[in-house]
Amino acid sequence: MKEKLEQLRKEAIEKLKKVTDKVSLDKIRIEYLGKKGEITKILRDMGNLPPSERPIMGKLANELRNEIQQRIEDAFERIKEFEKEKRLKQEIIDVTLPGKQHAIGKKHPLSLILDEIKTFFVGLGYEVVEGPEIEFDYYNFEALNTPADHPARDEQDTFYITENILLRTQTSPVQVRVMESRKPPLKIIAPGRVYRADTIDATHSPVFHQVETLAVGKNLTLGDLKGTLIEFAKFLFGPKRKVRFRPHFFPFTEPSAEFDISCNVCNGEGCRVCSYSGWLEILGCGMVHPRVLEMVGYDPKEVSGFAVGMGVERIAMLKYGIDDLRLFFENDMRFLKQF
Ligand code: 2NL
Repeated sequence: MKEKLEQLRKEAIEKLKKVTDKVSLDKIRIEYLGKKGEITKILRDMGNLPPSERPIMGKLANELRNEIQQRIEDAFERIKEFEKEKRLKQEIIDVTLPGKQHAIGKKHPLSLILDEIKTFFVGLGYEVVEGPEIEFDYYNFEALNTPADHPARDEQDTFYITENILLRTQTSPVQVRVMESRKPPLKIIAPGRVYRADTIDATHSPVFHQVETLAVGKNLTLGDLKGTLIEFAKFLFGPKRKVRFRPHFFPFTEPSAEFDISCNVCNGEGCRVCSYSGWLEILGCGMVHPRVLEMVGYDPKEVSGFAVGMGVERIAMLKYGIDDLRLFFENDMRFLKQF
């Protein structure tokens, strides 16, 4: 019996030395100390021994049970420590590795230009106004003195939704709405998305951005319009650029003009960008047509006004030297990162 206990002890110590995981350790515990375990069996069978041997053998068996119990606990601690170290090794972080660069968002080039345009006009006391992109034919054309037979009303150029509802082709309808609802004087700037039934190419897009400005008051003259735009061109393109006004025609202004700056690529010498003219057209403008004032209930004998219309994409292309408008809408990070 004594030998049997010593045998069990050696065996258990050997197994506990080799064990490296909690599952196997639990198997060993059951093998020796479990309900049907070796030592439990011995303790249960004590009754079969002669009474004189019982106390001594019982003591030895209990001691062995306690010893194995203790050794299992020790092994458990050892395994816990070992597993912790294994985990720490797996979780090791190399703080010397180069970090990942996360792209930080920034303003789109069109927003940058629009911000500049707004800054200039707001500085002169203009108020930024917005309005619907889906408009009545009346506000987009009729109220702007654009007769039904005008080429701009051709269904090929305008996205019509119904016979008298359309996607605005300019932001002037916003200004007409403001004039209708307020008395002069007023100075407003109307930026926004506009739509034309154009095929996409390097200089055309069915949706683009426009800024219109409108000033109405007593005694406003062509001189006020010219002074405003000369300062605007200096603000946007620098003091070195020359400017010129060319007579033009718009149904909503009279007189009308187009406004050019000297080419910033060739300095007016003539190059591919300015089609060898030395000049770049940047916007259209004019004195508000008396019919337009009348239609919103203003008296053209009392007040006059001047208006300006410009394409944001066009200005951005000229300012940043971009030759394809599609780049603004493709949102390629390599392009956008440059501004
Ligand atoms: C262009 C330039 C222009 C206007 C827009 C305007 C607005 C009102 C009254 C009169 Cl409410 N005019 N806007 C004036 C001149 C030019 O746009 O190239 N348009 C096609």
